[in-house]
Formats: sequence, structure tokens, C-alpha cells
Amino acid sequence: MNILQCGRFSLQLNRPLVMGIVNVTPDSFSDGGHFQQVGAALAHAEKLLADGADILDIGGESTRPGAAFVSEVEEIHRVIPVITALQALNVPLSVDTRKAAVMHAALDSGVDLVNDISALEEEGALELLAKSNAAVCLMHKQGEPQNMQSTPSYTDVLAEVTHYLRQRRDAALAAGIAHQRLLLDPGFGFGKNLEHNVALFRGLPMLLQSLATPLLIGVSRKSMLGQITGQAVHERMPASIAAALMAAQAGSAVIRVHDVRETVDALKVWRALQ
Ligand code: YH5
Repeated sequence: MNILQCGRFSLQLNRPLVMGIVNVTPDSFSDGGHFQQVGAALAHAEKLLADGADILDIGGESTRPGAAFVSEVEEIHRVIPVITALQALNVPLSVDTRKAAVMHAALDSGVDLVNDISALEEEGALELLAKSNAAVCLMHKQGEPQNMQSTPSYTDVLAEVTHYLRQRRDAALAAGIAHQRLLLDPGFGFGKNLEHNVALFRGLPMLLQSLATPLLIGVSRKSMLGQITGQAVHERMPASIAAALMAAQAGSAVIRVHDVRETVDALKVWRALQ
């Protein structure tokens, strides 16, 4: 049986796991400051856990196309109090960051998984993770969040993403990170237009077969679903469920979502009727 070694936990991959998204970013409707931000994130995390999340993914930097820069210090101040407060709950905690300093602080605070949209490319990140026993998600992107959606360009998106993920996986293995700690992610929406995202999605079974490493998929509420349905970001839950089920059918190990309760139910039905 496939397992994911994830810090304090050893997770069975005999069904798709649901990773719930916990954003610790300033919300546009209130300016109650840091204390309120952390409180809102904690309340949300507890709800996602009650809704059946298998993993909680805590992020302090918005990596949506065009989002503002967040300093190392600011990101640490956002995510560490949340990670610390959630330690007592018996659930794997993930940190969504591309900064080695944030990874370091999060690992010291006991995080179980490092989810890096830059695939541990930052100086010192591979070595840092090698010294821990946390799991790692290595994601593909083209460009940087500030500019990545301006001119995405590939000759063969599936071949190029496969090649990149293989290279980063092999770099992680060479650094001493065991295969059972690794997840790979094609990075939907990260320097990809609709055509690229569709080609990648259709290629998931091939990607999995070529790499033979468990996949994490994040499509929840993303623009590709807006382009397909015409729905605004807060009306994309049904579209997100459809995509989550298809990712499950393609053999994905972990599905990263905003709408945990709805996704968990949909996956239960998918499993029961399979
Ligand atoms: C991911 O795919 N994504 S943050 C724009 C949206 C909605 C959602 C326009 N971190 C991933 O979720 N980590 C993010 O609407 C991630 N894989 C992994 N491993 C972006 C995001 C989003 C962006």
C-alpha cells in the first residue's frame, strides 16, 4: 500500500485525501489587524477539520496572479501563530510557502508538510527539508505569480511539466528526501492558459504513469473553471467538485480545495459507486 510519510503522520493513500485551504491573508472586508487575521484563520481551520479535511494547508502569501509581495517577516508572523495553535488538533498541517525562512520557522513549529509552488528551488530549501521528516509537495509553474499569466508558452505542456517534475523529484531524492515523503503537482493556473490546463488535466493519468510519484491537484475555484462555466470566483463550487472528482478518477493522491464538506461528500459517493 502507498503511504505518505508526513511529519508526525503516516498517511495511507488508498483513497484521495482532501487538503483544506486556510488563508492567513488580510481580508478586504475588515481591517482588524493581525490578531483578527489569525483568529479568523483558526476558526476557519477548525471548521474545515470538522468538515472532514485530511490535511490543513496554511498559507500567508497570496499567489493569485498579480497579488502583492509579502515579506519573509510578515509571512512568518501570519502563519506561525496559526500552525502553533493548530498543533494540538490531531491533523497533518501543511505550510504553503516558497520562502526557505518561512519553511524553517514552520518546521520548527512542527509542520508536517511543506507545500512549495517553487518546488524547493530557493537557496537552502532542499537541504532544510532533508534535515526534517516533513512531506514535500513540488509544484510546476512557469514565470512568477506577478507575471505568470501574461504569456504562458509551451511546445508540449505535458512533456515539459513532466520533465520539470522529474528533475525536481530527482533533486529532492539526491538531497536525501525519501520518495515516501514526496508529492508532485502540475500547478494548474500557474503560467498556463485554458488550453494548457486542459491538456495537463487530460494528461494526469500519463503524468502519474511516467513519474510513479503521488500527485497533489489544486483546481479549486481557479480561473480555468471560470472560463469553462462563466461563473465568478465565489460561484465555482460545483465546477470545483466536478474537477475534484475527475482528478480523483485520474488517480490523484491529494486534492487541495476550499469547499471541504462538499468535496468530501462527493468523493464518498464517487468511491461507493465506483
Ligand atoms: C496548487 O495548485 N494553488 S494558491 C486563484 C483562484 C483560486 C485559487 C482565481 N497553492 C496551488 O489556490 N499549492 C495555490 O481564483 C497551491 N497546488 C499547490 N500545491 C492559488 C489558488 C487560487 C488561485
